[in-house]
Amino acid sequence: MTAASTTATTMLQATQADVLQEIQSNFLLNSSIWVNIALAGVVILLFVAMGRDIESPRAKLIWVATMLVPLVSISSYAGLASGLTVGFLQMPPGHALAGQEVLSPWGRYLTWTFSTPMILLALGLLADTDIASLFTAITMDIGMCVTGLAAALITSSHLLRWVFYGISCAFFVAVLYVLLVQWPADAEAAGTSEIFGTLKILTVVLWLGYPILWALGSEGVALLSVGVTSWGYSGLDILAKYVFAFLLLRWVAANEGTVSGSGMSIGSGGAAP
Ligand code: RET
Repeated sequence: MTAASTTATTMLQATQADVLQEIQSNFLLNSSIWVNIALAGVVILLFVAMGRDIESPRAKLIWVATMLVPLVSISSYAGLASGLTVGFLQMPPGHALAGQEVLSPWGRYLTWTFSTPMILLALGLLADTDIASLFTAITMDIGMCVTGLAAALITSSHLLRWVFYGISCAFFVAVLYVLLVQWPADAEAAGTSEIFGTLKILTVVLWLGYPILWALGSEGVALLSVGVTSWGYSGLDILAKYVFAFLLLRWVAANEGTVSGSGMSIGSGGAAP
C-alpha cells in the first residue's frame, strides 16, 4: 500500500468523532449549522403561536405542512452538527479535488427529501390544486432530491456525478413547470393568486440558487470551499424555508376565510364547485 492510499483509507474510515472534530475546527461550516438550529427553534415556537387560532381543515393542513419545514430543518441541522450525516468522500479522477478527501454534508440532500415536499404541499393547498398536479410536483421533487444525493455521493466516476446532477435538474424542471404554469391558474380560481404569486417568485428564485451552489461548491467544480458552500445553503434555507413559511402562515392566519374550504378539489381532479 502506498503512503497516499494508506492516508485515503484512514480518512475513509474516519469515525463520527473524527468528522465532528473536523466540523468543529471549521468555524464557517460549524456556524452555518448552529445558526440554523437556533433559528429553526425560534421559528417553531413562533409558528405554533401563529397557528393557534386556525380552525378550518384546509388552513390547518397548510399550517401543519408549514410547521414541518422548520421541524425537519432542526433535525437535519442537528444531524449535521453531530457528524452523523457528514462524511469524507474521496473524489474521483477528473474532479477538481481528485484523490482528496472532501467533507460532504450529504445529510442536507437527504433531508431535503422530507422538507421540500412540505413546502410544495403547502403551496399546492394554497392554490387549491388537484391531486394529480400535487402528486406530480411532490414526486418530481423527491426525484430531484434523491438523484441530487446520488450525485453528491458517487465517488466511482466523475462523469456519473454530473449525469445524476443532470437527472436531478430534469426533475427540477418538472417542479418549476408545475409552479410556474399549472398552479398560478389554480390559485387564480381559488382567490389566492396574490400571496401565491409572491411565494411562487420567492420559491423559484431561491430554489434556482441550490443547483448553482452545488455546481460551484466542493461537490461540483470546487470553486467554493466547504464552509462557504455550507453558508450559501444555510442562507438560502433561511429565506426559502423560514421567510417563506412566515409569509405563508401570516397570510393564512389573517385570511382563513379564503382557504376555509375543505380542500375538496384535492382528489376531484378539478376546481371546487
Ligand atoms: C441539487 C443538485 C442537483 C441538481 C438540483 C439540485 C436542487 C436542489 C434544490 C433544493 C432545494 C432545497 C430546499 C430546501 C429546504 O428545506 C440537489 C442541489 C436541481 C432545488 C428549498
